[in-house]
Amino acid sequence: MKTKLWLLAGAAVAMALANGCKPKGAQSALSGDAASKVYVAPGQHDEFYNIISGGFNGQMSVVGLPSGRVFKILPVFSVHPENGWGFSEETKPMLNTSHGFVPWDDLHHIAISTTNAEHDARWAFGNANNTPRIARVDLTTFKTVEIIEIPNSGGNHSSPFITENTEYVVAGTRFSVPTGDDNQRDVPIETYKENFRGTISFISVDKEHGDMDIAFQLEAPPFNFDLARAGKKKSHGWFFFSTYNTEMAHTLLEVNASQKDKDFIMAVNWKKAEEYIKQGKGKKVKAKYAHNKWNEETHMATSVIKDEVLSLDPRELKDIIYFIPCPKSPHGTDTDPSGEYIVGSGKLAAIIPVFSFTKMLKAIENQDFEGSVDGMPVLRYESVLHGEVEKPGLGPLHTEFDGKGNAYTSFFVSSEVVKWNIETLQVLDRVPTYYSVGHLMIPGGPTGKPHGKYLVAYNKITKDRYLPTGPELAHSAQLYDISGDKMQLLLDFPTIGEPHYAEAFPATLIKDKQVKFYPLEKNNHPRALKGINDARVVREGNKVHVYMTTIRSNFRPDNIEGIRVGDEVYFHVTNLEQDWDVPHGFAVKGANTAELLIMPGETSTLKWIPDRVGVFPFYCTDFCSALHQEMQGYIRVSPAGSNVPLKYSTGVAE
Ligand code: RUQ
Ligand code: CUA
Repeated sequence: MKTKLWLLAGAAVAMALANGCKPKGAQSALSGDAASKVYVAPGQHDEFYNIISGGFNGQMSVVGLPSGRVFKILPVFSVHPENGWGFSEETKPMLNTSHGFVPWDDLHHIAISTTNAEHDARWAFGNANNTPRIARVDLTTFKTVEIIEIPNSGGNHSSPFITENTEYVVAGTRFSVPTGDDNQRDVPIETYKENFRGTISFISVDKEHGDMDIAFQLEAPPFNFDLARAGKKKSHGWFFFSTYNTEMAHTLLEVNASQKDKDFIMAVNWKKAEEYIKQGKGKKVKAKYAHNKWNEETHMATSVIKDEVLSLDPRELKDIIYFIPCPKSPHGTDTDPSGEYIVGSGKLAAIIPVFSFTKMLKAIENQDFEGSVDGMPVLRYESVLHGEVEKPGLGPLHTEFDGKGNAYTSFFVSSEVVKWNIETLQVLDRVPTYYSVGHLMIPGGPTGKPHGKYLVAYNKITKDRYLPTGPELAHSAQLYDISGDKMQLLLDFPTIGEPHYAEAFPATLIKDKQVKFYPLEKNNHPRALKGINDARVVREGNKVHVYMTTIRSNFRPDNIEGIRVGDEVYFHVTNLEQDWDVPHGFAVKGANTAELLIMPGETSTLKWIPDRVGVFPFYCTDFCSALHQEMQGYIRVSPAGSNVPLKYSTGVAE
């Protein structure tokens, strides 16, 4: 994104200079009482949870608003040495894909689950761009509990966006690619127009448990799909995708994909697609993808490779797809809280077009078309347009809503947030951002019922905002008060990784629903222990299973002998604590992570292959009591083939 936007910035530099709109007065921008508005006194809690994408760090961060305090970094498409995610045997299957173990990906967008278009905040969804996947995070444990890979996709950027009752999480491919069998995929790149296809995936979400499945994929023309939003309320049943490269270029897109005056917003009638499926239309096609699930009772993940998806071709199945012309290389497309208005943000456009859902339906009914793409109608721009916001700024990217009839759009090139009225399209206010804002976010801003109050700009460039840290500076977020007529800058706070999209919701939605520990009696891990007396060591050939317990503040067993160089040693560690916030850690010299962090009532396994003779210490990494530093043990490793007998002790007189 950074690169893309920089190129864009270059292209628009002449324009920017001509208009001379650069943010000024960075110091004077702060209002007098800003500090008191973001001050959350010691012991007090923030009003909102803000879940922020980590971009290239593959994680999500959990931040409080208005304070900007960071509470947690949670691994999603990433390994996390801090808690052993991706290192323990139980978590490895979560990062499995049809390409094998992929421990790192690029996470851009967050979607918080909704019911009736309002936040219910049961789950947070995130996308992996590079090896296309969608993840679901449980917001009672702040743990990634499911990841599904998306086949026939390349660059899963237009994702994840959800329908108003979280019926579907939707994912559009950024890159179109050839699909089908090996012969169909092995084609010259210059046959792009004939052989490449876009796909849009509708992933169903189980109402009760959240389990995902690919319900169907829609074939689409070989455009680039950038972002999307579901219709809501009156437009529930529709989905809107921004497209660029409708030129269908396959080289030097910077130039070749900016030829046309207008690209499209692709409107998808997904209820219509559902009707076709009920009638048995669509065909199953071969596709290879991983589906990974976490089980909270066995405390382990499983990964299953699936091999087909249901595919619908809207060239044959009419009335699923319509195109709305949209100037020029649209990035964000956003629907307002009423579901009536669809805002397109053309990165290179001088205006912001706002489309009317009612007018769109009328145009479809009247067949008010100005052309077609692959037999799918292109609606007449003027017929669908509610109006244009004039001279809004340079490089519009994303729009959110406050629920009071106002829209707020981020402008990358002119580095500002602009507030405008959705009905009258009048610009009401503008504030500078420091610098070059990408996404912006209002708590509940994409839902039918925004919580309003604040706006956060997630900026791409920091320059002088913080103490410098070498060649790379912290990315920055900026918090604005939007409760009055004028937006007021309150706070800068650094973010982790590169923030793209984020969502925020009232803390009251989830803070009393947090899981405090896992009941031991429900621990169905096959190697779980129910008490200290079950601790033991068992050899099976060259595999050694150490069944170990932790409780403040000891390991059992804590002296182990009879291990040989080259053995595969599995430490199955059960944390017997039954109290909130008492994890124990486990580290053994030479292991490839310094930590498994085992939650109360959980069992976790570290695989360790000793490569030399000696006595190796292990210890607890989490400061669990006054005697934490005493929580340690030794494991003796003898040469391969040695006959030192297997022996272990638990420190109790034997
Ligand atoms: S993007 S800065 Cu990857 Cu969501 Cu718009
Ligand atoms: Cu257990 Cu420190």
